[in-house]
Amino acid sequence: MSQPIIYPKTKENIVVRYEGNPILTKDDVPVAAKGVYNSGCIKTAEGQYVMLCRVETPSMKQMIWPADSVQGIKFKLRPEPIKMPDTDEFKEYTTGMYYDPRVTQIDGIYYVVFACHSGHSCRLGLLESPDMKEFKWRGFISETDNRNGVLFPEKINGLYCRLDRPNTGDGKGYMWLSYSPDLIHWGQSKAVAFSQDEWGWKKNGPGAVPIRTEKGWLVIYHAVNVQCAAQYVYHLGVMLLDIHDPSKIVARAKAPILSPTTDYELSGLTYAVVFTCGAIVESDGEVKIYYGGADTVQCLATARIEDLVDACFNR
Ligand code: BMA
Repeated sequence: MSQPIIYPKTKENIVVRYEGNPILTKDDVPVAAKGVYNSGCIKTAEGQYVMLCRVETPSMKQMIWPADSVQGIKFKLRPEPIKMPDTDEFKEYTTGMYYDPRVTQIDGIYYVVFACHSGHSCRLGLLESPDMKEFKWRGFISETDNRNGVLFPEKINGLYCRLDRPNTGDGKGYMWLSYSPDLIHWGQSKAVAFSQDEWGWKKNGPGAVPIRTEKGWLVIYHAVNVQCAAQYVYHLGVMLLDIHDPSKIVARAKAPILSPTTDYELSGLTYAVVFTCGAIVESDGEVKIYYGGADTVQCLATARIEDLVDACFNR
């Protein structure tokens, strides 16, 4: 029987919560809202931070609403959310529910992959932007029952590459990897499967855009366990994927890097959730991890890139 790993206290907190959390709440939204959370974020070529906020309306519809920041901490929402297509097709497959945007820059263009929810379950949609100001709808890029799509920031073996999380028939789900020549048509899919820990046996899925490191693609992901009274608990974990074949896991931390413990992570529109859709690596090695707390507020935590990589081998 394997023994539990015992960590020294010094290794406990490689991720540090921003002391001013949450960094955005419903009060920061220019219209009536129930929450703002699970936002994607990117630092543009001009050095500006643009967050794509998931805003939940009073009727529990969702919007994607851009916000700007100079330093990546205090964000101001723009006057309007992103305008989505007014077509029958878009309405049929979203019913006003689109959320959890992940934004990736590839060859100077910004791409946003997000979940589109409807009576047909959930599928992935794609937006494209030259400047994070104007956004153009590109189309749906998955079939049903797939969410948490995130694009790698460069082509791999000449193809676009994405991680996502299709659900399985037993209500579980885990990461898959697919390739595309044009971002619309996807294939060559492979499971990025790993044995489930106690803190992630129910589901796991990609979170922030993968970060290129010398040891592999660093992926900050979410992992879910279920506690008594059917309570889902969402944690953040880290792993490294092979640079040339990201379906292969190089190393993975055995313990979460962040679990819900503060009031704003434990209690909100849901309970016990930390969930990331974006992280930014600064030139000094600091990683800003943007994450939603309890499906209600937007939070920030920081870590050192070398500690996150190290955690994959040592935790
Ligand atoms: C997942 C997604 C996330 C959400 C999480 C916890 O399935 O829908 O948007 O944060 O559940 O409720």
